[in-house]
Amino acid sequence: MNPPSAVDYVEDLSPGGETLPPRARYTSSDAMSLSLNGSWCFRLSPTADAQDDSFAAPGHDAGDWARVSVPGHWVLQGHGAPIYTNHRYPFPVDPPRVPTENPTGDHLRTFDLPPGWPADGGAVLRFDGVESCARVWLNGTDVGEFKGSRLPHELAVGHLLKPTGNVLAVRVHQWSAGSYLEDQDQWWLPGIFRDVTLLHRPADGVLDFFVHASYDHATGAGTLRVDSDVDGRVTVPALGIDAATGESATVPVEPWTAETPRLYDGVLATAGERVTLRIGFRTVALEDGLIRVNGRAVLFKGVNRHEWHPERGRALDPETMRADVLLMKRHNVNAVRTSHYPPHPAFLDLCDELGLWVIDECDLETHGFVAQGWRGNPADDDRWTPALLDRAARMVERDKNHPCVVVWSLGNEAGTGRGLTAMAKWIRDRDPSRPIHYEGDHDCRDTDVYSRMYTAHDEVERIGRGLDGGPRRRRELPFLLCEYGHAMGNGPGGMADYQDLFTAHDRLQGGFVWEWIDHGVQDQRYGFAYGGDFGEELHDGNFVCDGLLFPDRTPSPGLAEYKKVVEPVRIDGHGTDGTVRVTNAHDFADLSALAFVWSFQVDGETVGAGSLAVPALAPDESAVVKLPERPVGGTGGAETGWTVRALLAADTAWAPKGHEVAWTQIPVAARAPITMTAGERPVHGDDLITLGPAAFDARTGALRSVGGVAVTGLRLDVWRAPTDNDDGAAWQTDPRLGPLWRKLGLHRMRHRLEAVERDDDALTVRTRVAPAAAESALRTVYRWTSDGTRLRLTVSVAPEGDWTLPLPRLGVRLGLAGTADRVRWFGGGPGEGYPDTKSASRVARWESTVDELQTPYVRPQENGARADVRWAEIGGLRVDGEPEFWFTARRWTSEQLDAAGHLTDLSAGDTVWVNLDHGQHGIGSQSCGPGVLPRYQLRAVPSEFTFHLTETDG
Ligand code: IPT
Repeated sequence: MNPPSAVDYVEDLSPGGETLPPRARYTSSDAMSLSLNGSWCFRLSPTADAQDDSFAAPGHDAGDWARVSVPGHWVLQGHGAPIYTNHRYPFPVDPPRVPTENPTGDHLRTFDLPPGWPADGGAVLRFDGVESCARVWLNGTDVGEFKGSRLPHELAVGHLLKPTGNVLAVRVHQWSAGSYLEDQDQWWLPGIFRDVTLLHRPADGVLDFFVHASYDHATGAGTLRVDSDVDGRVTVPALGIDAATGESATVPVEPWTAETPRLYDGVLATAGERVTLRIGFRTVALEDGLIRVNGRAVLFKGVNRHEWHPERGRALDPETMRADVLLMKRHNVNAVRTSHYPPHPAFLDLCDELGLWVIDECDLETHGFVAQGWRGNPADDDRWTPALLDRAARMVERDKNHPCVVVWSLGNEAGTGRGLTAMAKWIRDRDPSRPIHYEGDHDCRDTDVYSRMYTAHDEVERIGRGLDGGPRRRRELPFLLCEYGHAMGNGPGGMADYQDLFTAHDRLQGGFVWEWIDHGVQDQRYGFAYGGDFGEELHDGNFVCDGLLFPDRTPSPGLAEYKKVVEPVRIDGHGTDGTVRVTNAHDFADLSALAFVWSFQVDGETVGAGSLAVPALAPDESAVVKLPERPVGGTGGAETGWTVRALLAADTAWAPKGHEVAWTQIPVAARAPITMTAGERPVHGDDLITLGPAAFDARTGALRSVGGVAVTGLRLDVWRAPTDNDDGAAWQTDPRLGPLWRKLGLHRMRHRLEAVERDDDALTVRTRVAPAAAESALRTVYRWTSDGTRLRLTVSVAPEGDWTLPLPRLGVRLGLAGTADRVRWFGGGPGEGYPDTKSASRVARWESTVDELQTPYVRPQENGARADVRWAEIGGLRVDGEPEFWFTARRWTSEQLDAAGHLTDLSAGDTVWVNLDHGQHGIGSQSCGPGVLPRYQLRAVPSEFTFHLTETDG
């Protein structure tokens, strides 16, 4: 048994002293390197000291060890299991001590140096990310230990290398003192999860260097100066620059912006090495209370990005990183906060290349201390400050040469304290060229931007108007919502309303949706697993699935909505005057990359289309553009309107020609009211009442069929399977509707039949719909009429008693045969839309299937409603609504949807359940943020709505 001291480093809160000083990340043109990624031998132990270090000695027989892929997390490769907690530490809070049960993974591999590996110079072993603490041996020699999971660590190993048969041993502990600083809301995933590389370091090679590439928007000149630890020359052929390190060169340049990511290739050459540079000229400045880049205020249309892959966790491959950037660009996202740690370095290369503004955030979160009023918080304890400074330095030094990085962030949810202040001071000294962000500092003592999360619209508006008071320094700073629009499950709602505020008030420089992708783990049993699915003792359930992408990177409706809300071109029109106003809402780019097209719709069918000449407007400029002559058609009560779209005029690095960037629809003529002469009489048969094409149960008045189409269970429905936003976060102080709805019993409404009345031209069924134990009710009258072919249902709902809560939905539900599959409709689509999430819902003719109508939220919940539907056809039935309605169809009931914990719990029954809703309650963002704005709430008020049912041929 080892003496306990052998693993003391695990609980040592100071940064390890054996690693090399942090430095810039760069690519050498001539120094060799060897990737040590691949299959490694692996042995898991239950405690930090269960095994001694003899495995690290050359010749150790690891024949019976398992194998894991590096980069990777062993818990996702069949050894142990992941744990999800939001901010609770999954171990007792006893800093810097960690549990005795400390899963420890010994990793072992051998390698030969590639042919031609120089005998001179040195070599470093670089680890780009290991969670959470590692000790490394090369050829039996202990070369050091380190913590700081999502930060690079380099060890000098040149003196230990042999041409062949090198033995690299890495012991990784899941828990360490560093875990206290890494309490981000995500899975705890130990392992060597980023690249391991051996780098030759030539004599007189490059060490660290800092590229300063600024842009003077007044003169159009760029100034380049590369400060380098080792003297050398800097060349940029395209700019004719050939300068000594430390020397400035000023030349005319095209600036770098996220919209126009112009990079210049350069070389830094020292006596012993050449490294490639990718230089972007831009100047970030805080001026007149705004973050300006190249003189212009930027509006951040951002997302928070955790690194995630459903099978590989945070071990991301290059294709996945590129996919993320492409998806962002294609959805009009222009900014990323690297929540809550510096990303894999290749991600920043992609942001430079394709153009995204980046808030680079340090690997620091101590959120679990909130449970004890922040007592003992490492961010306010001098003993931890060296570790915090080490983390700051590792981020800044690694990433400082990226033009995409425009803001440094100290970390997330770490309270306030001296350690944070020290980090800010260190960063400011090292790099005064970028503003500093940290949300926890509401007084902005250490920061250059006032940042908040999940702030409700009304407060954001007050801040925008400068009416929020606060300390003097804060009043002079711009405002960012570093997190908003909590994208958990169905939602987020209210995004267009935020964007309107951002557009209206200069001080509001935008926000970052929480978050980019659901962290669901691919799993046999559950499809995608979330917290609790691995038997965790403490967990926070599906709070880990709150992204704009599903775990497999399929965009959710929330991303489609965000794309529309933040589109960089605004097209407004009034339809009747034959013009549209086009406004360029980019910050830097003119409109020359876009081609505009118009089309004209009659009852949702396109009857004419063409291109529209729009001038290459500069940012913020707008122009009124004349539409063509209206195409013929569209008389006699037809609904007509224009659609104008802005498309990429040519292929770009991130999307092909024709990719849609922005669009609008401009109604011209509304559809005429549906006329029907209700001449038919209800006829009483033995068990049935017939009325035109319909048959009803004579006793209950329940609809049985329309022509040959059997219908079951048609009745008023107010229930929806509560969304994560309906349920709200447990800590919310505002009333949370999901639990209140359940308490009231809206999921178990009783339908009391009061009368079935036949008169000359109508069958009227009177009911009282109410939950047990309550006196409030919805008096509901179904009035059926027909002209012989069509059947008309008018539903009148009169609330009775005291209805203080909004309703989840208000409409009718009915069952059709399970063979119903194809769906056609004229209304909003292609995806779902709810009152505060339907900006992206476009009125047209759409076709789908029942299965495709479902939105696969990882935790099943209300989904899939199509908004503003004029008519829909399904299972041989056509429904025309007056007014427009919300259409939903699924192979299970809302109750079954509600009861499911995972998509794998849902299975098709023999009925397709259709909801035709007059109203839906909005979605909001209360799973972490504000609830539904009053204008999107569904109040229980007297209501009347009509559907016409007809049998179709199909
Ligand atoms: C905020 C965190 O910063 C983020 O990491 C994530 O947990 C998010 O909430 C919710 O998904 S903290 C917020 C609970 C105040």
